Amino acid sequence: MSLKGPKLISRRKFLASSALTTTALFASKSLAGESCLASTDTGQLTFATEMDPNTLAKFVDPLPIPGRVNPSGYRPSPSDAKAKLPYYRIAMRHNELKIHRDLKPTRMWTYGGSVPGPMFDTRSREGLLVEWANELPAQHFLPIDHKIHGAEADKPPVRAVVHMHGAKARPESDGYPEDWIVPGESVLYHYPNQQDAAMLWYHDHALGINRLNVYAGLVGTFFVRDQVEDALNLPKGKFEIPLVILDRLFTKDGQLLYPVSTDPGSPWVSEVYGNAILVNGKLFPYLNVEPCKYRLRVLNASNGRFCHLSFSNNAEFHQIGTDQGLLSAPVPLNSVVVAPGERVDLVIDFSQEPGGTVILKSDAFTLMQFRISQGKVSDESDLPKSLRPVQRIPESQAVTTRLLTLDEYDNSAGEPVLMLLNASHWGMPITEKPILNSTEIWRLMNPSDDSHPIHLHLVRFQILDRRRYEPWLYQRKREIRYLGPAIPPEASEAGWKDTVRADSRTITRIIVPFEGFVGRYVWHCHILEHEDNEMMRPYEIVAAS
Ligand SMILES: [Cu+2]
Repeated sequence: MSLKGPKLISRRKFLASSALTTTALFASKSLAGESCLASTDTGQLTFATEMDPNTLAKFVDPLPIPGRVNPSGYRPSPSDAKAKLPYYRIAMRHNELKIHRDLKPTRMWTYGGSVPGPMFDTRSREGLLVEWANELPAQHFLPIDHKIHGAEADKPPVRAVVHMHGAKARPESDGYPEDWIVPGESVLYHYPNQQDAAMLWYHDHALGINRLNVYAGLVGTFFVRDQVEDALNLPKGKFEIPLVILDRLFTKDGQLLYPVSTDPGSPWVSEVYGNAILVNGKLFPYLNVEPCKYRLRVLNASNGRFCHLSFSNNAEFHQIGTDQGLLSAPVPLNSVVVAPGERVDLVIDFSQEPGGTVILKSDAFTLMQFRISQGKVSDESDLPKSLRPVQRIPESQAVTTRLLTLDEYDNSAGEPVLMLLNASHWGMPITEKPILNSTEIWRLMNPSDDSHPIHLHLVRFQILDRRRYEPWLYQRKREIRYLGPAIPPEASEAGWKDTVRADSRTITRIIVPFEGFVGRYVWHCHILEHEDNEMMRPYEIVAAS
């Protein structure tokens, strides 16, 4: 393939993440040379007409709350045969789901029958076993690109592997992208839960088709609770609401539409932005709430969309947690950015507007409506001034610093064709081998105009700073010239993270204690179209010699 070299400028991310109308969004898609084709049962591509979600009635469906999954028994622990752990079984299955009152059911792939899948509500330090069973159909219903690595024509079309995003699990239970199973197979994973209270989530991670499997619906939530969180008396029970955001495109008859390139031999597109944003699997749902504090556990599980969340009344809310758990103190905000893969833990007080309605939006997009009941309620929950101490890791603790580039490559027509980390393909020898229980600084150098949300499996980390630099000079001479000061993270990002926005033309520094287990994991961009087209690399934690 002839490539022009790493790309420095792109319009697409800017267009799709700004407050645009649907028309402008589709204009941005045609800029990228994409067309709107849908794939049929047989994998054949046909022209499909897109649904305009704004033609649908808003707020006619109640917000579904994912059902809590219960163990179906107990099994011996892999780490201690005398101990028994709760055992769960989750099957991946095709289902037809109503995303809106006025649309026909949508064909989706699910964990346990729903999108999002069933919710795990677990305790820290209480391990569990999950059998993930692939009961999907024999054929994929979204367009596989056989030129993508790992998705060649000799690979089974339907492959699945579950990654528990944010979990501290051994390599064999982490969902390595090549550990996929085919329909009829299942695998037993162990989650020790030796980690702080946080919102984790599970999703597909199969090499080369992960973007399609997740788009089909394979996502779910997993909560870890602990005593520190219990003691804070935050809103709980019916006052704690998980909100899983998934943007999608639909055909006029309500079926998922995954856009493809104009080249039938290579349907991969570099990014997908849906104009329909589902919350817990519904389009424009509403939720009846009481005039009191609510805790909203928000996950952006979109393939590529960055959400910029705010409320229609510009209400102030507090962010109390990020990917890997509670912040040291609540942060007052009027809006918050959530990149693909990131979670935010928010507390909003609806007591200011009894009898009113408030809309949760992402820029110009309407997500859902809260309907606040009349009258007074006694709010038993607290929003404490301090939450969980987050000790900043001193830079002096790092034993290794790595400079890692995030690279986009165009073909001669200026279309993106490949994304790499540190100019390395997936299959090249492993270059990042941190020592177990050592701390490293990773400098993520992003020369492009796209922000890439970078996720490291197994570990949690802290953001040190972001600093703009001059990418052309680096490309020509390998010299780093900074264009401004190093900016420390905002208070809302100053907790434990597992996914970080590596912004355009910026070097983002994270400090990472590599704790947990030795073995092979991955790090990757969480824009799933990028990840599938090689913006993912293995890394290996090795024992100290
Ligand atoms: Cu990316």
